[in-house]
Amino acid sequence: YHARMQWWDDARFGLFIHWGLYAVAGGEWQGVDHGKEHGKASAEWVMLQANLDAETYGSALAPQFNPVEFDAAKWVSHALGAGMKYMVITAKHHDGFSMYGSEHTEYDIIDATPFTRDPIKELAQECKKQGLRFGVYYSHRIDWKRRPTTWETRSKMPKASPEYIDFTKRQLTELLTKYPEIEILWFDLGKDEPQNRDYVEIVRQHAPDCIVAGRIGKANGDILGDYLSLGDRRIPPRSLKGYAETCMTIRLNWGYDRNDENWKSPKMLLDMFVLTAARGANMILNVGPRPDGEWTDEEIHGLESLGKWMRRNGEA
Ligand code: JFZ
Repeated sequence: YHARMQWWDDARFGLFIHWGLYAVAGGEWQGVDHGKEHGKASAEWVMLQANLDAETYGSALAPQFNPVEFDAAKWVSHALGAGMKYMVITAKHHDGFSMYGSEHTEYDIIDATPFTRDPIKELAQECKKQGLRFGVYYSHRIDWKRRPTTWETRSKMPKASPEYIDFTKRQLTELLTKYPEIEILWFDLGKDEPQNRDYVEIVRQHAPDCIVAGRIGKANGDILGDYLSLGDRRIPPRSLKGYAETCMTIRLNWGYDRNDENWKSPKMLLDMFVLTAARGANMILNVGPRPDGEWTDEEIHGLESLGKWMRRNGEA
């Protein structure tokens, strides 16, 4: 038990947002569908699936990323309307692109896109204003720009260089100091690596109440996260002890995918939420906004109907 977990344990329901340059591709590269079907990776993996280096991927997509319809107030309202108590958005996914204004790279939304606004900043402030807890996803191990790999060699990545570890530390420090609203750091796909302990220490130092998600991984065998992150889309098979979270997609893909029509119905989403909550885990339900900043109708409608149930049952 830790005091920082109290609000999170009560929260039960959160919003996950996968948004980045990959939204422009929408799961496709030069007419080829790379979205999650037939055993492929999800849409935000298009860089690896289409075998692109960061230069090719970034120079094709960044100049097109101009989400003029992005409206932080609307996104936060959608979450609150669904009865969600927190949001977690991708600050840097595996493609290595920073979705916030970073001093430590020009491969970010401010320097490399025509948008020149900082959605992390706008969302952090809007969450504070409307009363939603705020967190960021940060891919600390996988970074295809700075630790290049291919689809075939992705599981045999070489050891992280001191430069890469240093870059990661500087970005984490930057995120936590620039956006003091951050209350969750959602690391992903960590293994057992000594630098993971340093990353957690940075969080503790700059934001002692910030929660560290389970996928940070281990260091010398020690489990580091504040809670267990279940495998993607896994509902706990039985009641769990301790803090746990299921991350769930509203369709197949995490990132926006033009070809993915595998929407879960509002009824299915509700069943999954109720089962997850009954077995003692939080659920963080994902949307993948379009490159123009709008959500799809299915996402808006799905969250609205969950909200109706939550309100009828005193949960929102
Ligand atoms: C990872 C990412 O690769 C993916 O793009 C997305 O961000 C998702 C939330 O997380 O994918 C995973 C991570 C863990 C498991 C499966 C997919 N797992 O533990 O089963």
